[in-house]
Amino acid sequence: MRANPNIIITGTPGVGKTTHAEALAERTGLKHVSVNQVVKDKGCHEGWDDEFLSWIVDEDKLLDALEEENIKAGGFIIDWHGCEIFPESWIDLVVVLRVDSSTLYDRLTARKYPEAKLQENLDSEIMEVLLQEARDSYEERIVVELESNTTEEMESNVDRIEAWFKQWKEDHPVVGGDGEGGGH
Ligand code: DAT
Repeated sequence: MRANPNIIITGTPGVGKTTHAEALAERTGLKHVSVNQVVKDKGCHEGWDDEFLSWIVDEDKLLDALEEENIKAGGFIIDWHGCEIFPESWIDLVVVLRVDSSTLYDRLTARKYPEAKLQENLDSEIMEVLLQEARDSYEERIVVELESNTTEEMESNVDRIEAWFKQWKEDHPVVGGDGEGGGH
């Protein structure tokens, strides 16, 4: 039983995961975990991919590192372009952010992504790869798809997830506690 929920924010690179996770962490007090940062800091990879300019993730090492952080105790916003490696029992809500192709193209071009990586990510967004991964990995009722094209959409998404968080807290009162606690 967790005193605080765990929320995954997932989607193709550039959809707005980090921006949403940071805003939500501020509003809710949950801790933002950038999984890319964990991969880098804890060496959970088998080296660097020169074509895609990214780490080749070692998922076993990554899961061990996240277990060390005691993620399953609750209280985290997990920000990553993948969600299937996290055990279902750890997760209370999966938010899949979506974006229009032209907007994603502009955001990834601004990041100076190499052509192959740009194309792979645009294809991934069009093919709904992350949405499908979320639906295949978690119960339908905990998977939410939200648009992230504009600042207004982002604000409305953050409001909505914050409302979900408050409801979760009401539905999961801490018996004999002060409502604090959780994973950090
Ligand atoms: P991710 O963490 O998914 O790679 P990000 O949060 O770094 O994405 O966002 C990529 C860029 O797009 C960044 O410059 C912020 C901008 N952005 C993200 N979501 C947005 C939104 N809903 N409206 C406007 N800009 C957004």
